[in-house]
Amino acid sequence: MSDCIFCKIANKEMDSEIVYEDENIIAFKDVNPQAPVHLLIIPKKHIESVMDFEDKDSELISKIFFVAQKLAQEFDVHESGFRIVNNCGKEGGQTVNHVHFHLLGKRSLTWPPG
Ligand code: D5M
Repeated sequence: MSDCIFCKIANKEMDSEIVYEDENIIAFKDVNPQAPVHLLIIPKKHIESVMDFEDKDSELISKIFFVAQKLAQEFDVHESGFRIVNNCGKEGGQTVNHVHFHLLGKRSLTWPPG
């Protein structure tokens, strides 16, 4: 989508601190970090939210979690622990309408979230 900032990041039309990339997935540092490690993992193709996942996306969804696992190791939160968050829709707190998974770590995270 032409006006989607995460599509622009995926297409390298907008700068970001990329930490992982393959054919279908890209991960980068969140511009407004809520923890010392705060990464965003997204599919390169535009999917608006979790509610728009389709059966054909199942391999992609699975790979996103394996990328999270790899990044958790790389950013050294695999032993201390970390959180994977997806905000979906307005009340879920989604502000960018291109599905993304936050990976947060290197601080003690509380529950419930705000
Ligand atoms: O999270 C959207 C997240 O996206 C929020 O934590 C800020 C981040 N963001 C917004 N623009 C950028 C750019 N340009 N680079 C990196 N990170 C960005 P949500 O779950 O939708 O509230």
